[in-house]
Amino acid sequence: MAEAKLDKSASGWWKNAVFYQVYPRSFQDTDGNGIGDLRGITQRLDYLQTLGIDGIWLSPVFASPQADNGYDISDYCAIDPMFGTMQDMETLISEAKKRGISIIADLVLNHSSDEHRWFQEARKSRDNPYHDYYLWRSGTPDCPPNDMQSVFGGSAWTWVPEVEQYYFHQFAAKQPDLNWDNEELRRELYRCIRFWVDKGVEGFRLDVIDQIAKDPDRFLTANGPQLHAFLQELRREAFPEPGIVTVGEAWSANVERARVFSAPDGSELSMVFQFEHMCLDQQPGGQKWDTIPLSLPKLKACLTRWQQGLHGKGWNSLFLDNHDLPRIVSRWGDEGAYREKSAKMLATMLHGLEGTPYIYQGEELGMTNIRLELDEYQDLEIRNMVQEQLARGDDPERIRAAVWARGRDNARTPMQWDDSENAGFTTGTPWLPVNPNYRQINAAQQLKDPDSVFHTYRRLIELRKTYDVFREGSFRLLCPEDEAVFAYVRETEREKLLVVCNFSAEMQDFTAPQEFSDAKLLISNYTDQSCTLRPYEAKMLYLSKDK
Ligand code: TEU
Repeated sequence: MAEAKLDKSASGWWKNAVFYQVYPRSFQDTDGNGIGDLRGITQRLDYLQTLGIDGIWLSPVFASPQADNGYDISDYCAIDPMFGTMQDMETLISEAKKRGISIIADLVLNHSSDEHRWFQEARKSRDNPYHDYYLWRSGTPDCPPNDMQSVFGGSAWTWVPEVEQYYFHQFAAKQPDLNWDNEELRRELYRCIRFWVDKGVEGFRLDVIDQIAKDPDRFLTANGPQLHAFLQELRREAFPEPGIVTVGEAWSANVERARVFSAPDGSELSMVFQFEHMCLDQQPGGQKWDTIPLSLPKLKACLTRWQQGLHGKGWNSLFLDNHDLPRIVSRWGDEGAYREKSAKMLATMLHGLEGTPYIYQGEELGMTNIRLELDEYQDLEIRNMVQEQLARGDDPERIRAAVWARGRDNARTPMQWDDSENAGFTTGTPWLPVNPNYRQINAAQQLKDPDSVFHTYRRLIELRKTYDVFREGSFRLLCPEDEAVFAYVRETEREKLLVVCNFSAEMQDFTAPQEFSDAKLLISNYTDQSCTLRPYEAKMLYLSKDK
């Protein structure tokens, strides 16, 4: 049996933990300005405690002009007034701690805001001490150093007349890349991190951390030669405490790289978010907007590679949703008649795996994508893409369909708390419309219903804390070629777990291996049992070898 109470000063406590991502501007508003705030999160801690999570990954709440919803930081040691005060943050940290919930802050160390004091100084003159905190190249106003493109569209270079140079930005022009080769810059960043550790923050999510070491002259953005040296220094200088949990966002990670990032000796990070499984339903080599249907055998092969590749050699993070991705139930499940069944099935598939699960706010309710008119979207990535594609004459209907399927605002609509106006999120006008389905899909109703998606997540978290096999078991995939059934076995010397999921709306044949004939049913999304798998059916069967 796994231990009930986690000792968070010890390395590896996160292997028994489940984290929950809060996107503050959409979680809970308390002052009626239509934007969520820190007090709102504190108010909802009891809800999160009921769910059973051990930590909150808090998307950025630092001072920011909000060009990219806080992923453009203008002061790493200040709270944005939009979210509240330093006192509010301290209260959140201490109230969360009382409930066994750690705060994991989201640090954007690859770039700052162009309104950060460092950049304001840097752009004044080439001999300003802060100039070298950023990446500059010569050129002429009409001829950038090369044709590298920003992730959000347009050139990755922006001209500054005062210094007659271009600065480099992998994201928006308002997000200049920091120059990690500059030692003084690194020291400043570590000081900011220590500031938050001293305030009681117990971990960090590190935005695009694989992109901090780069060489724009060689078109190199991720995995630059200095990357691992930087990460090891970061670990030593900024969070040497063994209990600090770190999760790096790494779009470029493959299994081999992830083994280095999450090496068991703790020299770099606790784990990384990798995205291979989230890119399978996109045209290979294409953009995220170019979608193709998901092939289940490919998903199974991918997750098997990660499960087996990191077993004993690193550590996985487990997720299907975050603030950059569309809602998983709309993506790989069914938004219609089988919304609940498919939401529970996807949760079951994920929470049976080895790794640390992350639940994105609203996922535990089976929240869905939203369909807005193009001018209602707020996300800069969507806005830039729409503008670019309209300008080149693409069909507006096609653009709309792409945004509906993949736009980041799908995940960013306000949390659906109850069936009152604005879903209980705000008394004002929400910054992004509430999904009109909030009267059917909301937390208040699901808390009351023991059979809800919410209670499925709650039970899955409880199971993970009850049986060691969830944490330690090896992974074996069954029926790899099956187009509809995802079934796998986890096993330790003393326990065995079988997870079976039907990814389709049709009945499927599946015979459990003989070894599970006397197994105990741990969880299922149907109340009775049958020999065939019904639409989106999911279950977990358990055996203890002790008896
Ligand atoms: O995301 C990294 C990133 O590369 C994303 O821009 C991703 O490619 C995109 O969302 C896919 O559509 C991180 C943050 O999670 C994201 O919210 C920020 O916008 C981005 O970094 C820049 O800080």
